[in-house]
Amino acid sequence: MTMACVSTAKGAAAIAVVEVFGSGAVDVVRSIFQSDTGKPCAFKESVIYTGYVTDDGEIIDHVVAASTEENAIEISCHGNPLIVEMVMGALSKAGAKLVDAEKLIAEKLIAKGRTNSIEIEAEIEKLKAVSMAGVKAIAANDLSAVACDWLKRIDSLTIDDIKDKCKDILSASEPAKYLIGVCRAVIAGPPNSGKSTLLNFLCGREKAIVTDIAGTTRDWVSGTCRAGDLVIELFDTAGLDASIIGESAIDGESQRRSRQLLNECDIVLLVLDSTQSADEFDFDIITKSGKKVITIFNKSDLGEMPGEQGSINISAMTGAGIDQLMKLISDVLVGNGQIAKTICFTERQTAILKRITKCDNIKSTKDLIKELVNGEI
Ligand SMILES: Nc1nc2c(ncn2[C@@H]2O[C@H](COP(=O)(O)OP(=O)(O)OP(=O)(O)O)[C@@H](O)[C@H]2O)c(=O)[nH]1
Ligand SMILES: [Mg+2]
Repeated sequence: MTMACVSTAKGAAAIAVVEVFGSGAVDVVRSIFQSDTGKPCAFKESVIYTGYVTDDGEIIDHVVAASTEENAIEISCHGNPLIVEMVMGALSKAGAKLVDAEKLIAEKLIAKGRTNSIEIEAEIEKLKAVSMAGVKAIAANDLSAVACDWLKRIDSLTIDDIKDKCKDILSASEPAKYLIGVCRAVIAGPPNSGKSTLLNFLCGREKAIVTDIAGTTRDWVSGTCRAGDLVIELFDTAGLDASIIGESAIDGESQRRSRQLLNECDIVLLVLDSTQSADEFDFDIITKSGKKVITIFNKSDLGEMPGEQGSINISAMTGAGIDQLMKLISDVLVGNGQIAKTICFTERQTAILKRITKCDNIKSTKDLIKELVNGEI
């Protein structure tokens, strides 16, 4: 089978790279490629060919093509997404199956004799990890060896031994998840406490509208920032105020969206105004979300609150306390940054380990471990 994928990121750029892989790669590319020399190309490894990609005789783009390894050809075309789409269309007509980059990487590894699904996932996830700490956590990970060892010793192990170990792995994987992927932090709190000011400060630009009118933010606004090794997607939400839910359809919807984001995030940054009483605020909404929470007393330039565990005084306006806030976020999500040797790092692995913890016979447990090691990615 021959596959083709776009290896470069979506969007307009100077160039885009399209990869064609499989036993028919040379034939497929040859059928759409008109070499500048006018001769058919052999696509020898490490030789660069220039020519036109065509579709039914119509020229799409002038490109550079090279075989990077056996059965793999990279086409560097111009980066207009329209051109990329047309090149992919021509490849599809020529018989290539269009896949995403992850699938193609997996197929390349399988073709090289790699059959262990966890190890293939490790190669893919290392390419996507958002921090070096995340890459290192995956590289040092021994889940594959642990699972293979379970299979080898399955007759001498009890289901409870395996279940307990799976539970340990699942909880040890939590901090690693935040180093490998983007963390979602919701900025919540009463109206006018400075949530949008905080988002703007952390993102380094004026993304959200700030005014002294309570209820300024209605639709949520997001932005990205870093906290140590973490990449954090911040969501600024409408000030939580149950009393305005019935006031208008827009208020009702914006309150609903704030609550929905609360339930989907990894951490809540609860912003309170240190100059105002929070007696009216319904803390239950935050508590019931069951999420990790950092209480932020904002407007410290006007007066500070006594410090408590899990809380911090900042001024989103002057930036005072922001460094300490970023450190606190990192501490709450990844502790001291020490990542266990055995972790799961994909949704597939996590789902299988969770299923094992609910399994009550050794045969199904064994089947699930086999799926973990050799199942479809
Ligand atoms: N002095 C002082 N004022 C601040 C600080 N942070 C925000 N403000 C002011 O507080 C008011 C409300 O700020 P916003 O960022 O719009 O507050 P919000 O929580 O997003 O408000 P809603 O979207 O209405 O819920 C504005 O007048 C800000 O300039 C701060 O650290 N110090
Ligand atoms: Mg706001």
